[in-house]
Amino acid sequence: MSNIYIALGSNLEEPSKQILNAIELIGMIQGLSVTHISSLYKTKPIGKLDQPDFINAVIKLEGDISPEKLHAELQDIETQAGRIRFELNEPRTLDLDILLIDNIIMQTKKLTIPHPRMHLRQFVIVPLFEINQELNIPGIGSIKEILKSLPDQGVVKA
Ligand code: PH2
Ligand code: MG
Ligand code: MG
Repeated sequence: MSNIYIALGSNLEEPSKQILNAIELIGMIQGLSVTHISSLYKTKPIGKLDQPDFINAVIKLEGDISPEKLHAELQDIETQAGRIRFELNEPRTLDLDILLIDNIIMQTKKLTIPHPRMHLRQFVIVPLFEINQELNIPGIGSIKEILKSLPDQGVVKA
């Protein structure tokens, strides 16, 4: 059985609803259960700045699924939410990113685990720390150290 962490983000079309609906759909994926849900956070956009604030959260899943299958299931849920892909860092109705699967380090064309930018983003690290203060990010370090290293990026509970 794997411990899996997923980041959720939305900044279009009722973001909080998008996040809560996505958590429900993720819980219906065969072989997985949602064991932890962080608070929802209101966050300033990182990257492309002229877009609405985001709602972000992190959840923990337990179960058995391959990284590729999980990625495909999450993409299906993004598509159901009306996500249209134009460019990196664009506004989106729903973004579901695999952060961690156990201590796996992998890099394929489609998928890099751990998520390559997770340790730079307070909108990921703050909710992740809320649900597990003892995490170690493979190849990067302890979540406590990462949290301390990050500048304020405008992340507050929603
Ligand atoms: N996602 C991005 C780029 N910038 N900023 C915030 N605050 N939240 C996000 O989820 C986010 C972002 C690309 O995935
Ligand atoms: Mg993302
Ligand atoms: Mg994504």
